[in-house]
Amino acid sequence: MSDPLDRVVQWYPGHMVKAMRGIGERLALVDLAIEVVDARVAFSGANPDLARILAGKPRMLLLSRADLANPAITQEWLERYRERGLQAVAFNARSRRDCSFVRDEIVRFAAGVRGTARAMIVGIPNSGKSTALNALLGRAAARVQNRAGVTRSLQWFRLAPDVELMDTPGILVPKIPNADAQWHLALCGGVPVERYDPEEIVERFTAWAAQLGLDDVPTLAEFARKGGEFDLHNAARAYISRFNDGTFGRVSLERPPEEPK
Ligand SMILES: Nc1nc2c(ncn2[C@@H]2O[C@H](COP(=O)(O)OP(=O)(O)O)[C@@H](O)[C@H]2O)c(=O)[nH]1
Ligand SMILES: [Mg+2]
Repeated sequence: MSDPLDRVVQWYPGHMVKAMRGIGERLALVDLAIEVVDARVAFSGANPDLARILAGKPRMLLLSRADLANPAITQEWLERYRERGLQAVAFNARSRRDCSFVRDEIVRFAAGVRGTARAMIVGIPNSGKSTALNALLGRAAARVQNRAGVTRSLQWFRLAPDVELMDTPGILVPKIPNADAQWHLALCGGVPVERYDPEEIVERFTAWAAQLGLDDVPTLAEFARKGGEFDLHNAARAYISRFNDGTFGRVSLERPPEEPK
């Protein structure tokens, strides 16, 4: 019997394709891209096409929702990026300290650009782009004028004397290379859970967690019973919400792949 989740679905609704095209145009206006990636899915949550679209422009990675991720695994990712020469930093957008640290890192990164560096935040849905943008800009940022000749609605914010940030983040389409990426992204909100059966997503997750011996992760049946919810479909939806507010601990679904020594 074929497992429905083993059919690797390419999730590409029309508006996402359009959004991706729009990003290409807007990326032409910036000097660097800041890709926001959910630290719990640091592999599937990144878009492998972005580097190509950027055509050599610098890219910085922000591992967001680090407060929800396993800190040791986040550290492994940061080390892996460092080895690859990719600038990466982890943060919790709700922490002021993290935000000012990230702002400093962006300024340092942008120092490689001559004159005022223009940056754009990009990432797949729910990675934390808007939250990061708002947290980074806070109230301190000054609005910069519209640039003539550029899309009318485009606004720039001054993040630092030599760095401007585009007001709207760009939405990247996630690539779903395998069945694991599929449930990982569905669980973290990177693809709409309506596309999937939430019970299956949760079953996949709990089976994986049981294998790893993650004690704080209840089975769907346990969770449903405890919440007095006997409809497993509803319980699975609630389960996914609880996962995303950290109720089951700090869980990273993906760690860096083994490298040949
Ligand atoms: N715990 C935690 N939640 C975050 C963080 N960043 C974003 N979120 C939450 O993740 C969800 C998606 O964030 P949002 O910024 O709307 O994602 P976007 O679709 O990429 O713009 C929201 O519920 C945010 O509150 C973070 O660093 N930590
Ligand atoms: Mg948003």
